[in-house]
Amino acid sequence: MFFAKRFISGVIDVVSNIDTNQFLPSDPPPPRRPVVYAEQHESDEEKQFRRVFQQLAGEDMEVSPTELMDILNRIITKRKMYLKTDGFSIESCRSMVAVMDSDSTGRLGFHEFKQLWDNIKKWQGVYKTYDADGSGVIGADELPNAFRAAGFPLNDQLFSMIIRRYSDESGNMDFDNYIGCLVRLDAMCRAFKTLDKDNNGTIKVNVQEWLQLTMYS
Ligand SMILES: [Ca+2]
Ligand SMILES: [Ca+2]
Ligand SMILES: [Ca+2]
Repeated sequence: MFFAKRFISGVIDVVSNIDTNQFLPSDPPPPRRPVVYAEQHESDEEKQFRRVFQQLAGEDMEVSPTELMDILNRIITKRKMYLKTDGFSIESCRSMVAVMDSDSTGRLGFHEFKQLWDNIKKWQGVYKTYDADGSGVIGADELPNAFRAAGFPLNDQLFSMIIRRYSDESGNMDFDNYIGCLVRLDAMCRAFKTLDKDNNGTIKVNVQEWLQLTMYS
C-alpha cells in the first residue's frame, strides 16, 4: 500500500538508504556521581556553569519545563535582531525536557541541562551561519545544509517530512521550532545508536520499549 502510493505519486527516492554512521548526535551525559566528587573534578568552565545553573534551577537543583521555557525566552529576546521566533511554548519545553531526561526525574539535572545548553549554543551558531539570506528563519532551501552542519545528513524524504512538521506554510523554520526539532532529532539518533548494539543500522524493540521511547518525548 505504502509502496503503491509512493509509486503512483511518482516519487523517486534517490537516496533511500541513510547511513546512521554519518549521524553525529551529541555524547550521552556522563554517569551521575556524588555532587561532592563531581565538584572536585570539574573544569573551570563547568564550575562557572554550575554557578549559573544553581541560580536557574532554584532550590531543587533541577530545571523544570516551566523554568526551561523562562530561561530560553529570556535568552532569545536578546537575540531578536538576527533570529525570528514566536517564543518557546510550554509544550515544546516539556518535550525537550522529556527527551533529555535520562534519569527519569521529570526535570533536568546539571549534566542533562548542560548537554542541552551546549547543543543549543552550537546549533544557534549553525542557525546564524546557514540563514544565508539573513531572513531570520531557516528556509526550505537552507535547511538541508543547516542540518548537515548540525551533524544530521538526512535524505530528501526526511528533510521534507521535517519541514512539513516543524516549518510554517511557506517552508520557513523559526528559531524555537528549529531548536525543538534538533533536540528531538539528536535524542532520537542517540537512542537509536544505543539500541543498535551491533551497529548494523537496524534495531529490534518490543512494544514496551517503543512506547517508552515515543510517548516520553
Ligand atoms: Ca515558532
Ligand atoms: Ca532528570
Ligand atoms: Ca533564511
